[in-house]
Amino acid sequence: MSNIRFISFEGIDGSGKTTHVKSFCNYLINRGIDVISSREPGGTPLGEDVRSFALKQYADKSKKTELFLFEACRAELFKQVIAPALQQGKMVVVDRFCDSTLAYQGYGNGNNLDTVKFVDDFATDGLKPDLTFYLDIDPQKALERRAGRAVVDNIEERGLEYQMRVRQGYLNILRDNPNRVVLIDANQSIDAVDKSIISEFLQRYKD
Ligand code: T5A
Repeated sequence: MSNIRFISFEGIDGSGKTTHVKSFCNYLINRGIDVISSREPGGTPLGEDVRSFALKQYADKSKKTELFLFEACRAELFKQVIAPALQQGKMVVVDRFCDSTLAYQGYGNGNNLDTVKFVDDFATDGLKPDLTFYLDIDPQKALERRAGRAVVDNIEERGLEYQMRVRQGYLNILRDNPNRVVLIDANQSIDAVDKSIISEFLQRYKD
């Protein structure tokens, strides 16, 4: 069994996760690796429903409520999708996981970091990815890449300063988890980012 079976992609809004999860999974499939991919918030019927609440604007939504909405999605994805797939020996690639909650609801919203970690461990029985690609991008550039999108969710509405706080949160997570989290320079072209991801993967992956 390979040493890396659970991989997450992380980054601020518009950093390119969706784009690069897709191409990385295609790469794995072409290599003959049995892989499933999913996304957060969402990835299950219940999770997709909760996603709409989590991303919707409510005038009085508390920071604690927001934390629990994202963790509810994760608990469901963990139980229904991730744990069974890993048990079947598949590789699992997710667009966002635990670091998103620490970066956004912890560093971004100011919830106590240890409490966020505790709730997250409870939702996932302490499961962490074997490898996390953190797509690091200048928040202004990410904003420009998303410009013109019809749908802007409640978190995107928080603006540049919020995304800068979340980015700093990710950099702290990277510092605290040097063996798991790998920084990818997402300011580069799509092709260059894809190549960096595959190169970092190959440096760590053993069949
Ligand atoms: N959230 C989520 C929390 O607050 N806490 C949590 O615990 C979780 C799980 C939705 C929101 O939920 C929050 C964070 C988010 O605000 P999401 O659906 O992942 O989460 O939302 P976004 O991150 O906003 O997803 P996006 O689809 O907007 O951004 P992506 O996936 O990072 O970027 P992508 O791939 O869609 O790319 C954006 C554009 O840039 C282009 C693409 O073609 C696309 O047009 N692009 C590039 N262009 C040039 N060079 C590159 N290297 C490029 N890569 C992509």
